[in-house]
Amino acid sequence: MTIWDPAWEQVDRPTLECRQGELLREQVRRAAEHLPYVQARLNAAGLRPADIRGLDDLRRLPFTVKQDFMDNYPFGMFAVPLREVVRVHGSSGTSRGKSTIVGYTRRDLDTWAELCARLATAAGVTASDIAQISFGYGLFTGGFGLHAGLERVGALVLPISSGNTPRQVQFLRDFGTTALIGTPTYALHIAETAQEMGVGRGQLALKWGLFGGEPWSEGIRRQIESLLGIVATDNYGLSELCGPGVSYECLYKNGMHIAEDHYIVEVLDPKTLEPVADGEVGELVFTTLTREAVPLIRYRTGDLASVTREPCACGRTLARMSKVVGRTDDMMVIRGVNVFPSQIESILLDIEHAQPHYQIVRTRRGALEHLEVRVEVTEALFNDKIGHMRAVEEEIREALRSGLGVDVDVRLVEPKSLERFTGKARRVVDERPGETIR
Ligand code: DLL
Repeated sequence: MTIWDPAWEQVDRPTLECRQGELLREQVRRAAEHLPYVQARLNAAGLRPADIRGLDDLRRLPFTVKQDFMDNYPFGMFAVPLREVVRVHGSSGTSRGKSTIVGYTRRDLDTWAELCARLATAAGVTASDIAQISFGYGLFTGGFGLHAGLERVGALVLPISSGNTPRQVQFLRDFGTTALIGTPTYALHIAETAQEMGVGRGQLALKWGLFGGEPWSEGIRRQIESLLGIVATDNYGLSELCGPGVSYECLYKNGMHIAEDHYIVEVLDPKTLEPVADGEVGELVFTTLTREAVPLIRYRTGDLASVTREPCACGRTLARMSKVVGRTDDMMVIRGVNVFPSQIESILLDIEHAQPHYQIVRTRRGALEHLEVRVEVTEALFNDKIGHMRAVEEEIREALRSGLGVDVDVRLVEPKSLERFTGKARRVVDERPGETIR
């Protein structure tokens, strides 16, 4: 298995930490010099940039949060003059407000392409591959990020973007695409469309699937791998930190290697903000080390995952993060029990007749919040006797009850009746009075 940048992906920890300490000092100095919000926060904490001498001082630094992007919209997070910024990206705005806008200098774009080249190589892609990029191209970082990385690896890049799903299938077949790149949800939708079009695995040359941008369970991975006949790997990132390329799985599929030579990762208890032990789940907090346009100090991602520094069989020494188990803001509290959408997905995907298409509806009954899980069932079951449907519904309800520790309503729905997505899925629908749809 090839490693794109062995010098850094296989670095020994003392060398890595030495680099991290040096770059941290420099990032803090630059951020304080050019960003009034950072200066103000350091002042409030009684810190001078010179107080940060190395890695051990990281925990003295104040946090950065998403609200800072809103408060400094559009360009107030930029630590370089606008003439040095050559690109902006961002995440789409929420119903509440403005998009998160991030900028890139030429060097930032170069670094980002390197990280995405590492990602692509770890996922199996080489110069001999034909890579179909089914991520949206635009403000979203998925399309442009993977595009630069795959080109750098030398793959033949097909920038089809997302949407027009029958054409995605046609290109997969006609071009002999070997690597499919997109969200896992879109990959499923493409696989389903291929089936409908009568295009079987045998007519496709696909080998690799590089999927990320949203949470997905091992069950979804199994489904996609078997439908398309590929090895599917996960990769993680967020616009605030550059986009994809922050961490990526290798072919051992055993956690995502974090580009620690560009980002320091901390895993903190989201309530106390104290570090948790390796292997324990907490909120991921990243400090950028090399970003010129948007340096971020201790950025709270809201993503919950664990990190391990155990060596990986692939030979990379970089720490690995688990799949994201949820976000601090997508946790639902149902009669006192904490429930993450990802738990529901994992449980559903173990049930034979349940399809990987589901929706979680939050409702209220009196003062209490309720969940209704709508799940598509297989064509065969749907056409079967009502009694059998009831039995499966009961099986799902029971599995959710014992897995989540709380009762939820279950409704089986017709095959292909729930919405399909070409980007990130929206699984949770909020029908509580006074709440907006998420
Ligand atoms: O989704 C960047 C990206 C694009 C990553 C393509 C990988 C592939 P944003 O739109 O800013 O950026 O959304 C970032 O998406 O905080 C996570 O909550 C979630 N997320 C991204 N990748 C994963 C993943 C891009 N592999 C937010 N697993 C993050 C789980 C993910 N969640």
